[in-house]
Amino acid sequence: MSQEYNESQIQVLEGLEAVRKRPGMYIGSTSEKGLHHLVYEIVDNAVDEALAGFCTEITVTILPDNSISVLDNGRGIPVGIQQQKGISALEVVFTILHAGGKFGGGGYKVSGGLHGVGASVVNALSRNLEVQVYTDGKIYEQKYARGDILCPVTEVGTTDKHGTFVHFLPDDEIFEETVYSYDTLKQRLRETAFLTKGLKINLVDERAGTEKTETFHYEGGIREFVSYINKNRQTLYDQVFYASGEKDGVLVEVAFQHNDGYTENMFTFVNNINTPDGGTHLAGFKSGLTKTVNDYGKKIGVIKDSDKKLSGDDVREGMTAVISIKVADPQFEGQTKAKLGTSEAKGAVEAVVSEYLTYFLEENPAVGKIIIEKGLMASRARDAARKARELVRRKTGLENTRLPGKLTDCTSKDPTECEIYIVEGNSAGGSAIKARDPKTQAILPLRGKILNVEKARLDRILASEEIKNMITAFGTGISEDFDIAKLRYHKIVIMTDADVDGAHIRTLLLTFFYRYMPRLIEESKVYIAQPPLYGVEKNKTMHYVYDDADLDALYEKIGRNNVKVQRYKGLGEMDFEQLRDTTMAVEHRILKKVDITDAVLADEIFSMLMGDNVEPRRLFIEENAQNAEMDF
Ligand code: TSJ
Repeated sequence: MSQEYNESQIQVLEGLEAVRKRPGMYIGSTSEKGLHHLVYEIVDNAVDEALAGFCTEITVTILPDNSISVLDNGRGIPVGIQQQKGISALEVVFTILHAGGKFGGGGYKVSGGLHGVGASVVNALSRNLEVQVYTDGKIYEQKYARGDILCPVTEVGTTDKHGTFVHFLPDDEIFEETVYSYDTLKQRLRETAFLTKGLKINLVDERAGTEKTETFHYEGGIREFVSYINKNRQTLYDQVFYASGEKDGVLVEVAFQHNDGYTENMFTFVNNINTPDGGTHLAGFKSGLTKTVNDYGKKIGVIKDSDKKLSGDDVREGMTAVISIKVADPQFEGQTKAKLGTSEAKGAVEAVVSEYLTYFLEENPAVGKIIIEKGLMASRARDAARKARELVRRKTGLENTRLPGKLTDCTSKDPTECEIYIVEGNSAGGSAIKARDPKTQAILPLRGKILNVEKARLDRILASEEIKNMITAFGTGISEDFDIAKLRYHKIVIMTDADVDGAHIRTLLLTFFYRYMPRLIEESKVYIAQPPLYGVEKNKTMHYVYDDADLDALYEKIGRNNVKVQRYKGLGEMDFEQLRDTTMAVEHRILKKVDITDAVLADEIFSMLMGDNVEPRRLFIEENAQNAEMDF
């Protein structure tokens, strides 16, 4: 990273036709996700310039035609002739796949999008793209259409600014969706700002009717990120622990703070990319933390014999942490490449955490005491839970593997074709049993509301009858014991009434899955049934309508004369044939897949909806009122 960059360092690999032929290979998908990915690819390049110390501000603008512009105040992409190809480095960056110092080793790039392929991919997938470079008093420009060069790099004017400006219109021949979501960009850009201390990122929406501007700028970096994540929670102390350092070429930043909850909330990043499955950096954090806290406990005489030592889980109970590392050539593992494998990362994070935390605890003994006490409480609760479990086990003489009595199971034993409907209320459960396909659809009725898992430890959660029933029906176990290979149904369908209570029960269930069985959501096993809101009868034909907009559309079609309208307030108002035909039969039903890809956003929503603070919850519900319900 300290090496001088020069234009010959840019390596040349393959052409852009490949990108247009198989866009998914380069940006993951051509759905809304891929569309937004284009922005991140461009922004990440500007962030690199900030990390290199030459850029302090980035402005992202959504223009009225859903094109995007990104402007930074860095040095400007080099425009000089690159030796290898004999053309401008700027042109190389935009027209040659994999151009960028990163791939040669010793290059400048540490950040980078999911696939790290950059500007040429965005260019290939844009109907139009133009770039301007402001440097040495001059403005240079080049324009492209679907990746083809329209003109050579040209000097078009003078300026006293420095920086890079890129403006692109995603190609509607490539993308299924071409409308940008302000909130999606906002979420990601805010995260980038937290992870890049001091960098100011502006987001501007210039589309008619939704004009707005927001700025994300955090001098505290990930320390402010932790405060932000904890904002809907009761924290146990005011300070946020923060450490940063470098070891074996790994830049490490760590921040944490405890809250009064019982779950741990770890967010890990490598080169600003989220690693939801953790990896070596997380492992290093955990071991450094556990060891240092125990050493401190011994030193102040609270932890005396070594069998009283706190486990890692005890120390992390109620902890919110952000771990961010930067490393030149990260190795990712696992099916989804969401887990860091780089071995030096473990030692580096461990060393930085141990050193700074030892010092922090010495300096802040009051905080040290709170952390130890929280850990000791967690440890006692865990012991009590284990004893209670063993007692239950001895009494019944067997592990609790018997299926719950309330479950009406399906006859098929092939999990890939089996579904379980979790149904609100016993009476709706009764109609669901009649409405189901007995071969593949199992029914588990829930009595009333389930426990709010944000407010209870695992021992209490496991004491809840409704939750026990779910766990045994699923067959997977829970928390550390969770094993998705044992899942007995490959679709878990939440079916609740289309009212406020139903929405609440759904949120409680999703929170439980998210906190204790996150793999279910990551592997797309959880669905929400969509019962109709209205039944509209005309000329003996029944039309089912799923939202208010559809109702208007239906009236347009069939008129309003001689119609009989029924509004279904609950599942119980439908007879079983109606429930079958509208909500359960595979041929007719609409299932909504629960897809919470953004862990920070999911945490924010759940902690707010389930937390103590009424005001943020009220605001959220108000803001999302027109969506009628939350859309995950
Ligand atoms: F993605 C992109 F390439 F299109 C893009 C790059 C988009 C945006 C908005 C900004 C950038 C970008 C690149 N900003 N700043 C830079 N910097 C360089 O490319 C650069 C400049 C000077 C030197 C040097 O060694 O003198 C080295 C580099 C990499």
